[in-house]
Amino acid sequence: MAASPPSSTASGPLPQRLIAHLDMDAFYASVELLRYPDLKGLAVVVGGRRAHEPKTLPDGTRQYARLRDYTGRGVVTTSSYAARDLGVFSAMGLMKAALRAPDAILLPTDFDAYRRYSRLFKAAVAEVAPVIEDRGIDEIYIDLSDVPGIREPVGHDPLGGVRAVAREIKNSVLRATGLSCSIGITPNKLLSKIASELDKPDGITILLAEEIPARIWPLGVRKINGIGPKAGAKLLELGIESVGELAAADPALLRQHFGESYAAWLHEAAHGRDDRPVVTHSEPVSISRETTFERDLHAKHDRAELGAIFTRLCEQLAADLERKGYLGRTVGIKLRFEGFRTVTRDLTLELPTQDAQAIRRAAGACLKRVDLSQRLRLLGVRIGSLSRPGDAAAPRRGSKPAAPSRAENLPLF
Ligand code: TTP
Ligand code: MG
Ligand code: MG
Repeated sequence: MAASPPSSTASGPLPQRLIAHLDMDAFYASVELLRYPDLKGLAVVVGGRRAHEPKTLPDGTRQYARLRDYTGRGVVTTSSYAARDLGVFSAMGLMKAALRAPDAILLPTDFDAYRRYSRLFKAAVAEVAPVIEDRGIDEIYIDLSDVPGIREPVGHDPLGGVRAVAREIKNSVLRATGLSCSIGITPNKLLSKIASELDKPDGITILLAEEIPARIWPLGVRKINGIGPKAGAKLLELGIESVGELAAADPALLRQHFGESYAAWLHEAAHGRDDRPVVTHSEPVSISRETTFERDLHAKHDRAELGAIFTRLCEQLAADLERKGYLGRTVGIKLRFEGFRTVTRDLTLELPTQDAQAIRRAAGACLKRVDLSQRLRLLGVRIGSLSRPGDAAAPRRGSKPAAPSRAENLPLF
């Protein structure tokens, strides 16, 4: 993929915290388009009942319900971007929407499918960056501060590492689900939530503190998550429309109308300040270890060194599994080559394991499936499909850790 032009003039060091907000694009509608690819590019509205299920005709073509035929009090759950172009948005009455887009296709909601895709995209992100705060069916915060390589410039672009990680996350989501998402990356959750919307759909927006006046202050105050319809209306009455106007507002005036604590928060938010941590609740989806080399290494010329690093990563991973009390079944590797191209491979074992040698053998088998002619800058090993030793999926006591195949097939380095 071609590198996008730098969106920032940042020259100093990157901020201590790098927080992403990721939001799926037209989520329910996009999941439906996977099922009905013939609707791609059309105005599609999700929100119908079972009766609006498409019918397959004898000749194999599908017949869809149209918005113009809808009667009832239902609302639009979500709409495709083509329908949004016609003025049809979430929460609008379906009959009102029908006036704007009579030909739009109407589909029933299928929450089970959306929940399934929600799990899939979150697991795909976790493979790249595991510190995730779940914020609902189609969005998450991700703490990227310690993702390996993120602070590395690429060429003259100081944000090259950030961009590479953002692209890697988006690619991982696309591969796992076929869906696109938009990502905002900034020093905190408040700004990232705003930033992820700035370049929707399929966007990456990176924004640093020094860009707040230029890029955040022109926006309307309602773009700040936490300023709802009521506070927004009240601010408007006070002549405060944009975030910049809010930042410049007299604190005493804000206190008078909103009370001490909300006024203080409004002031901080307008200046883009927010130190809330990314709060993770969930069990890990996978555990990984990776390392970026001091200098780029070649599979053949630096074979011994790479082999030792590879083995050590597997041993560390096995120790992590033991310490955290997990067994894993899917072993994966990640290679990043000079020029930042990233390749992953994985392999699912017959039985879950915690054993360093079994992991090393499986990782070695994955490695055999990669062209190693280019020099490497990063090597990582990951284990997923985690289970607790007591789980039904775990091997019975006394059973041997799984091995993918015989050792002589293996180590390339
Ligand atoms: P959003 O992320 O707000 O919207 P979206 O994903 O459809 O579109 P965008 O590209 O702008 O992010 O919401 C995610 C899903 O939540 C959406 O697909 C449907 C559902 N939803 C509702 O059920 N009711 C609502 O009012 C909204 C806004 C969304
Ligand atoms: Mg969304
Ligand atoms: Mg959302």
